[in-house]
Amino acid sequence: MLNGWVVSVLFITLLVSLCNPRGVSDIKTLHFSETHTNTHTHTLFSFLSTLQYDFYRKSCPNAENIVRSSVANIYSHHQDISASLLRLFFHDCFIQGCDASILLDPITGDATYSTEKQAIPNLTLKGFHEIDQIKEELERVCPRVVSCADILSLATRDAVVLAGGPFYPVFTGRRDSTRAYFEEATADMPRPDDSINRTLYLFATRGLDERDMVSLLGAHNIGKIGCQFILNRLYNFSGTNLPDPSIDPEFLNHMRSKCQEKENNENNNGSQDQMSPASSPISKEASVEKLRRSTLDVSNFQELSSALSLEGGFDTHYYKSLLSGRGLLYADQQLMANEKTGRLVQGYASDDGSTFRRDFARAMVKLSVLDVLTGSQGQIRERCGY
Ligand code: HEM
Ligand SMILES: *[C@@H]1O[C@H](CO)[C@@H](O)[C@H](O)[C@H]1NC(C)=O
Ligand SMILES: *[C@@H]1O[C@H](CO)[C@@H](O)[C@H](O)[C@H]1NC(C)=O
Ligand SMILES: *[C@@H]1O[C@H](CO)[C@@H](O)[C@H](O)[C@H]1NC(C)=O
Ligand SMILES: CC(=O)N[C@H]1CO[C@H](CO)[C@@H](O)[C@@H]1O
Repeated sequence: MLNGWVVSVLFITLLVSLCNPRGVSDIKTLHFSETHTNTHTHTLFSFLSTLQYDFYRKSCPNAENIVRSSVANIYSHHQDISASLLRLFFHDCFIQGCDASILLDPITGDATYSTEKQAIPNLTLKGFHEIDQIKEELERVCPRVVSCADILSLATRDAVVLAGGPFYPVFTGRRDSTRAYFEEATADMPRPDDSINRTLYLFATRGLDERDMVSLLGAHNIGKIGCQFILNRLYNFSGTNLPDPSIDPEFLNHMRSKCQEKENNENNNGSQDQMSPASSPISKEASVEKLRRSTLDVSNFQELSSALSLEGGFDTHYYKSLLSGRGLLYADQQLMANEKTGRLVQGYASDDGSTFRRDFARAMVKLSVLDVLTGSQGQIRERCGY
């Protein structure tokens, strides 16, 4: 069921775009100023003068349908596409805006580390191939018309809906960057072991307030998290050689054994020298050593093998788990370490999920318009990787 906010935005947008096909510049004062009082509101929503509802309605009328049916087709074979695209989209928008810079391949012959793709926090990103696939389909119908940035934005929304998430309107007309931003991606991406203060700061510099941040992190309702990102919490928190004291002991054991189980299943190939590792302290250490090595593998661009899955759909389980101290990443659990974000977590956990879904939809709209390139800025790539 569509909530009131989405319906009203859709309605107003459709109305205005019917009367005024060139843009919807009047909306910002009309609608957003009542609910969003922070100082970023104006710059953030100035996109409305350039991004439009159904930007391709003349130049490629089928564009949004093609994206939707491609995503549905991919999803029918690989349901993890939803989590892959959602994370990819977040990483794209968070660094220099939603401009598809995350999709650029390393330039052949250039320095080893040159693109966002290669920045360390991004090494486990997925979904590039699927975006290329959708782009190829669009190139057949409308060559050089639909930007990779719009494809990623639309495909993410469609994949979120398929995963049971809320629908939200995606304005289009983004253009693609001409370069990638490795240094920025390394420095400015939130890290799994960041404190709440740093995470809040990084979101705030992009005009995303506590409410936006807490609802966006609800994306961690779905997908997988590599054990490498929580190893320090499990065994050597802040160099203490002890686990993070804020983790409930029962949950600590659960996470440790889950990570070892997966590691052994996937890398040990059923060999007999590592039987029931979770019960033996010696093999536990051996397994940690292996997990460390799998972190090194990641820096060599290999698939990460061990992961904990975030089971469930777009409901309140992520927030409920934080309330009981069972957040996977340190940065997740840190939402409870700040009064305001803690209250938001409590609020989202305490109904049927409708408050979270409404706020998530609204925050995704904000995320999807961050620092977009429009008009004659940037380019329309023929292929998303270069
Ligand atoms: C404090 C901010 C955040 C941090 C530190 C963070 C960190 C991470 C890490 C370390 C992973 C595991 C990646 C892997 O194992 O390959 C992950 C997964 C994921 N993240 Fe975040 N994330 C943050 C915010 C967000 C936001 C705002 C979104 C989207 C709106 C998002 C969407 C996802 C999704 C969907 C996955 C699962 C990916 C998959 O299964 O393929 N994250 N995140
Ligand atoms: C985080 O920020 C709050 C308020 O700005 C401050 O009181 C607190 O000391 C900070 N915590 C850390 C660990 O820096
Ligand atoms: C724990 O972390 C500290 C600091 O990062 C490091 O010096 C130490 O060697 C680590 N201990 C183990 C057992 O890896
Ligand atoms: C698993 O074992 C088979 C044969 O026993 C071997 O060919 C394969 O490379 C092994 N895989 C891994 C990941 O060790
Ligand atoms: C697991 C991993 O490689 N994490 C790294 C992510 O990126 C930050 C910043 O570049 C590093 O400090 C982390 O170690």
